[in-house]
Amino acid sequence: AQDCQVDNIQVMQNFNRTKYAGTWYAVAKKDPVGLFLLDNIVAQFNIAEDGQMTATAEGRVIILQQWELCAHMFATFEDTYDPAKFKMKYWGAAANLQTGYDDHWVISTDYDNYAVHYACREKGYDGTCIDSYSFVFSRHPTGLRPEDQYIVTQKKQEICLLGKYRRVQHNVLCDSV
Ligand code: AZE
Repeated sequence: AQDCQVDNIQVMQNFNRTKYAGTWYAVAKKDPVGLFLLDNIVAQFNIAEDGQMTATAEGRVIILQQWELCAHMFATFEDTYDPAKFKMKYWGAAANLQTGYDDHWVISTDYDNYAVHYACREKGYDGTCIDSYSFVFSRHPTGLRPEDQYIVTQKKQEICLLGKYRRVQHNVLCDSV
């Protein structure tokens, strides 16, 4: 059972950022309030020689109600007391894209196949999250392997977001745009 307190959410033990580096395809997402990445979401994490983590991400967005484009985003990560919890500063390659400063928690990963990410933007008075987003990432653009689905479902439940995800489509859209 879980109490849905953000402060009690278990994150990945002994998180290894070097093994986390590389390309991840979002295969499912739970959206936050407001504008968000729609589909074709691919993230690339990089670890510099000094250990600093950075990332790029792309995904389809619709801005100004009607403009469809592939957003190219950049992020830098600040370490915290927990190796699986980061603060993420991000911005878009184009000035009209979103900037922000969000949590970036790695809830669970086997590094080679799946990862469950979580970000709470706003906590309520009761300590539960009132504005969160989350990605299920896969190393494979085709989706999760059947053998990873059980653990991913379990983690969705632990972060109190079971049933709140949508699949993320991948087509060639953002390869060229
Ligand atoms: C994430 C992977 C690591 C790098 C970044 C990520 C998040 C990006 C967004 C982008 C939103 C863009 C919008 C544009 C109009 C977690 C996928 C930067 C949340 C809404």
